Amino acid sequence: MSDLVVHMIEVPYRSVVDATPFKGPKGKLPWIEHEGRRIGDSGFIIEYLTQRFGRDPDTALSQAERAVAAAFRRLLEENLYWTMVYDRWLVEANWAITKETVLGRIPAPARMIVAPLARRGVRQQLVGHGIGRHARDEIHAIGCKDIGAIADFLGAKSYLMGDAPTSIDAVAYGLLANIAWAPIASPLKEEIAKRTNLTSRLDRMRERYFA
Ligand SMILES: N[C@@H](CCC(=O)N[C@@H](CS)C(=O)NCC(=O)O)C(=O)O
Repeated sequence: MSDLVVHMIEVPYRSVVDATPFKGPKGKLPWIEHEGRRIGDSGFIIEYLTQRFGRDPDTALSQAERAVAAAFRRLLEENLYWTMVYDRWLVEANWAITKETVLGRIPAPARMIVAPLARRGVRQQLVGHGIGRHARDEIHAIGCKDIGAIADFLGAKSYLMGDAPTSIDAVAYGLLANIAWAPIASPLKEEIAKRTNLTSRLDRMRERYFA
């Protein structure tokens, strides 16, 4: 999602893919390096870039609109995100795919050791968050409700906050495209597929920014 904001504000950048998140300043992905500074967390990255380059994709938004966007951002990053993580890491049928893709850059012998440890760590994070304490159907119901809320709020608009893309579109795209297009079977993917206003908006953003 932070790369999409970089596209929106037209700052040149180079993507680097690492096997693990450990080198990042917060031990998580994404993180950036700019002029000798390392910044972790997509929210802080977006804040840094918009201030450093003086180009804010949210400049046209009122205070009230920014508040709505902030609330949707938390829904996406702090709730829906974890339902996606659950599907990828804990649903047995998807775990084989996650092991080969998310952990695929770790050489195979090391991966055999790292994979179960990483999975245990993710399970603990899900329990710590709270979502991992629910039954599978309940987790999916929660995720589908979040997707429904985003789709209902988008309605027939071109972008979440109106006619022009803003940073919340980047956040939503980052997560929804990951659910819709990654080869992970899930009721969340099916829910997005049913919401054609969401799928057409994802396609439109892919064409606009990643053609
Ligand atoms: N809200 C943070 C979330 C960061 C995050 O959870 N990143 C995951 C990958 S999508 C990660 O690095 N997980 C590794 C770990 O928790 O050890 C952001 O948007 O930057």
